[in-house]
Amino acid sequence: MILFFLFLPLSCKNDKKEDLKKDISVEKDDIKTKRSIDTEDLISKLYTISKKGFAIGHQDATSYGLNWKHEDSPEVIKSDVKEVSGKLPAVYGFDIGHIELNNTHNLDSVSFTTMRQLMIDAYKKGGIITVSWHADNPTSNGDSWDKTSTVSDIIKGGKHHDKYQLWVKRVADFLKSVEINNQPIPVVFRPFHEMNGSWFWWGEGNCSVEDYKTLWIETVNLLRDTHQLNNLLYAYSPNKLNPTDDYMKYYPGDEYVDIFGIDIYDFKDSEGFINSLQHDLAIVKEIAEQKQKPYAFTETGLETLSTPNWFTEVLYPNLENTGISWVLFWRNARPDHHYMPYKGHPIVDDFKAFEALPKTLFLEDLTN
Ligand code: BMA
Repeated sequence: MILFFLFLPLSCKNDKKEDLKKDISVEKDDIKTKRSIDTEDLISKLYTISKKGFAIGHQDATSYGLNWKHEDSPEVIKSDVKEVSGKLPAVYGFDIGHIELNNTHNLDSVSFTTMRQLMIDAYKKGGIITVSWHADNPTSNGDSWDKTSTVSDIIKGGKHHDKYQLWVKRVADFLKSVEINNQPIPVVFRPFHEMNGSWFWWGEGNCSVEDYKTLWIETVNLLRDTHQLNNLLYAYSPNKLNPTDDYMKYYPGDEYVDIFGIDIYDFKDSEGFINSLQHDLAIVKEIAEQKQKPYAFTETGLETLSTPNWFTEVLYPNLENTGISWVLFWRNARPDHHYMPYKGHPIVDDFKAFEALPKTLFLEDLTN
């Protein structure tokens, strides 16, 4: 066999290469035509941002904060980040968990009607929208953290495939409804995240790697082809890599992923956190550059922000040269579960100093 290839005429080899190139570019163009112009623009925007710094994001930034809820005064757009820094975040994270059940509110009690309005408001102001999906377990009807085996039940041939298809339709209907002049706004969709951890039903040990990839591919095919959504960029985001983890283990393929990401939290261990940041973000960067796709730090935070100067001394020095497009801090839910400062928080001055550093980009920095 080896000999046969060695003696192949050069022109024939080159023809084959050309054919392969053609196939790849046809494939890429085909996916591009399935995306709206605004969605293509979002990709360019992510590259532009990464050349200047990194955009600051907050999960549920405008939905609620410590001691307030958007629904209590819907005429104003409030945000803990703005309250302490004077600037709105550039990236807005939302979670559509329970849209699959046709509920009126998500798993954290945010109404989907409010969520839609806040997404549109943030997008109109120049913000970037990213959506995660803490879906319930389709087999047991438990929550995302219910590890009852289900992935093999919901992919093609599985006993809950029809039910899952309906769930994806509800996701599609919602994401399509977030529109301006009948054009759905661009959204970075980040389903089935942290799959290398074992806490979600789609996670390590709770389904096979092959079934995970199949689920991802079938979900994208449903959204992109069956439901014709042209406004989504799909983000792949494993959790912090353990020493034996392979970042690409669950990667479903280039046609099904547009953005690379990773979630790394600081569990009150700055040194371990910094080591992970340096190690994991370098891997994400290398792969993303090789695949020519943007990349981001899709979730992070230090719960309750108890480490002094965490933003300027722990985080910033380890992000400033990574080339990420954005960093998303998790939600401000309660005094014991928040990841951004709020008025009166001891870390406010450090956060203000972080805001003033050259690479941190807030909403107004993007639009300027
Ligand atoms: C988790 C926690 C949960 C929440 C979920 C989805 O990390 O914040 O309380 O329900 O995210 O937002």
